[in-house]
This record gives sequence, structure tokens and C-alpha cells, in this order.
Amino acid sequence: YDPSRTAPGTAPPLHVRAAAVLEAGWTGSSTVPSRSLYPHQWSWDSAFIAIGLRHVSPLRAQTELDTLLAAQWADGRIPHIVFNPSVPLDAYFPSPDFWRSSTEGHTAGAPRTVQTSGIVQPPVHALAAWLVHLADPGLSRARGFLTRMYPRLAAWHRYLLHRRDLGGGGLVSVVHPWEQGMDNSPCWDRPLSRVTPAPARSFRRADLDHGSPEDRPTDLDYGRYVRLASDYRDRGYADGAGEFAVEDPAFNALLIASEYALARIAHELGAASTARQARAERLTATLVERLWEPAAGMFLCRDVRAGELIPERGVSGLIPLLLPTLPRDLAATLVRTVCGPHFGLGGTTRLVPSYDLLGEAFDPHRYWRGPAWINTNWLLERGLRLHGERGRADALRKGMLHTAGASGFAEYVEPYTAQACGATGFGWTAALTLDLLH
Ligand code: 9YW
Repeated sequence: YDPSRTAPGTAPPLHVRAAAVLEAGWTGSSTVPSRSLYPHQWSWDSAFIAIGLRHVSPLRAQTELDTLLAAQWADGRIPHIVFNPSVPLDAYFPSPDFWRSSTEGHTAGAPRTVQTSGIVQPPVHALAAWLVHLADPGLSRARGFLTRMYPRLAAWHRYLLHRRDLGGGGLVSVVHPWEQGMDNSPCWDRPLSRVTPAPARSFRRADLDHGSPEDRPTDLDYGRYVRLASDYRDRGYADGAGEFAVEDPAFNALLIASEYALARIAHELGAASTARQARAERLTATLVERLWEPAAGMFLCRDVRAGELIPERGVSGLIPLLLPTLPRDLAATLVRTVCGPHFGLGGTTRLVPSYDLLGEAFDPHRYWRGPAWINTNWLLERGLRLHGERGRADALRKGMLHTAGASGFAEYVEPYTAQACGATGFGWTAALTLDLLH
């Protein structure tokens, strides 16, 4: 579909437009989140993109995940970015010459032939692989898709559960805000305030060439991101010693959801699956024990270095609604919180914002400090449905589809007006729209 050839008033159906976004972002082996802002392959973007792409081309959806997992490190980590060598170095910061994965990541087993970052992103991959399989099980079996995926995904989860249990309580810690995927969430302000920023002159941001400064993280944020990432790199990407370590509810909930998916994958392959299922249940209990805050009616992040919960309500604290063995009263409380004054669903907002509407740091335009994102809303829609909230799930689905179409598949939107922010023609917005339509 070519928008320039379409007569006004005759826009093609939503699914055609969404598929066109994915087509435009396809590089031959994976999909970019955005041609302008993010011209490489991103880890959790690819997982969400595969979930939508499976409805257009199950083969491409498999390839999307195959390409990502081909860049996995020998220690099991799946890097957050896989760089496209044909994109100029200055198109995105930090570029391969910052991460220097093949040299600095040598001990951790970074691949030699492809350049990647050295940090990770939320583990949505096993869930994505399972959903991609379900789209065309015949093709998947014929191509040995899950047979190929399974050991890699198992190694990925092993890395997270063994090398990243920095708090010693059984949950995974992220060592950089970029790892959790909600870069400048106010949840990070407190742990980040202890990090000495790298001098502004020591790096050049490329995001401001395409994105407007009011919608993006600040220079001070970037100084701290750079410091944390370069310190990690200079330790050879060894885990354990960094200044920043946070147990995040969404990251851990996605790991648990992916453990359930991995149990299904194991079962499909004729392998033992009950231990994984049991582990997912145990991890759910641990998540409740370590991160549930009754006074807030939701999960909070734990600052591992300070040994305390972070008193900020981010959307990440709602995502555990996705989990099937969440105690019933907690699920009911989460639903009340989503629909209450802090997130406003069904009242002041049609999509769930990334951060507390009443929070001091709330900013309706600035990235993960208020705007609404489709991926988090898609996860919450599944959670609402899973816990029997059909009416609310249907309304949220409707709001998402309307917003995605009306905003030109924006990266994120202002939470009250749904005005488009960031890039348009954004990969996971289009992909998850396709998924909702099926
Ligand atoms: C950046 C690609 C990525 C997402 C992250 C999002 C953003 C990169 O874009 O980070 O330069 O700000 O925060 O979740 O994966 O879409």
C-alpha cells in the first residue's frame, strides 16, 4: 500500500496500514522499530514485532526471532541491540564503537561476527516464540523452529536467573534503565541520582536529530546512561559490581510469562515441562513477596543497592496482572488501581499511561514519564482478559486500535488526548495492532 497513491477519504483498512508499516521496516532478516529513530534491531521490539508479524507472515516472524537469537552471547544473554552493519555509525548513539562487544565482551562470549550492545531488554522472547509457533504449527515443525529456539531461550532464562539475581532473593535485576525498556521512568530517578554523569562533551546524542527534545530524555539522563553503560563495558560486561541494580516488576513478570511459554514449548517438543511450570509459580510468589506494596495497591521497583522499594508508581508495577497464578485479591486490587485516579483507565484516560497521573514527576509528553505506549497496554489488555475483566479488556482494545490508527502508529501518545509523540510508523505499535485485530 502506497499512501501517496490513496485518494483522500479512502484510507485502507487498519490491518493493511499496519502491515505496510512492518513491510517498510523489514530489512530482509529483521524489522527496525523506526527507520528514522532506531535503525537497528532491538530485542524486545523484535519479540513484539514477531507477535504481530506472525499474522502476516509466520515465516518472517520466525526469521525475526532467528536473527535476534543468532546474536546471543555464549553466557546466554540476548543483547538489547543487534547492529546493522550497513547503517552509518552516527545514525544512532550509542553505536557499535561505544559498546565494542566483540572485544570488550569477549570473556562473556559475545559473538565475533556481529556487533551488539552488551546490556539486555525484557525477556518477551519465549512468549513470542510460542505465539509465532501457534500461528502456523505445521510450518514451525517442518522448519524445526522450536527445536532451534528452545535451548537458546533456556540459556537466556538461565543467564537472567543465575547471573542477574543481584539482590539474592530470587528475582532478576536490571543494571541499566535501558535494560528495563522504559528509559527515563521516574522509578529510576532515585537510583540514578547516585550515578556521576559522563561529561556532555564526551558523547553526541543522535536521537535529537529526529525526536523533539521535550519528548525525549534530558542530557543529564543521558550522561548517567552513558556512565553506567561504559562502566559495565569496562568491566568486560561482568555482572555483579555495578552501581545500579533494580528489581523491576514488569521485567520479572515477563520472565515468568516466558517461563510458562517455555514450559509449553518443552511439552510440544516432548521434553519435561512440569519443573518449568513449577518454577514460574514459585517466581510469581517471590515477585509478590519482594515487590508488592499493599499501600500503593500495586507492585513497585526495588532498589537493590539501597535495599528499599522505590516510592514511584510506574506502569511496570501493573504488568504482573499478566500472571495466571497471581493471588485473586491482588489481581482485583491491580484492576482497581489501573482504573483509579493514578492511571485513570476508563475515566480520564483511554490508554494506561506510563506513569502515575498524580505523580510529581508526571509529564504528559516526555517519553516514559507519562505518555501511553501500546506494548504496555497490550500486556495489560491480556492481563485484564486473563482475570475475567472482559468488559474492561474490550474497551481497552478498542481504545488501542483507535489510537494506533488515528496517530499513524505513533511510538507513544499523550495520555489524555492521544496526540502522537515520538516517531510515527512505529514497529510494535503496528505489530500489536495486527495482533489485536486477530
Ligand atoms: C532510545 C526501540 C527502543 C525501545 C525502548 C525505548 C527506546 C532507545 O526505543 O529506547 O534510544 O531511547 O525506550 O523500550 O526498545 O524502540
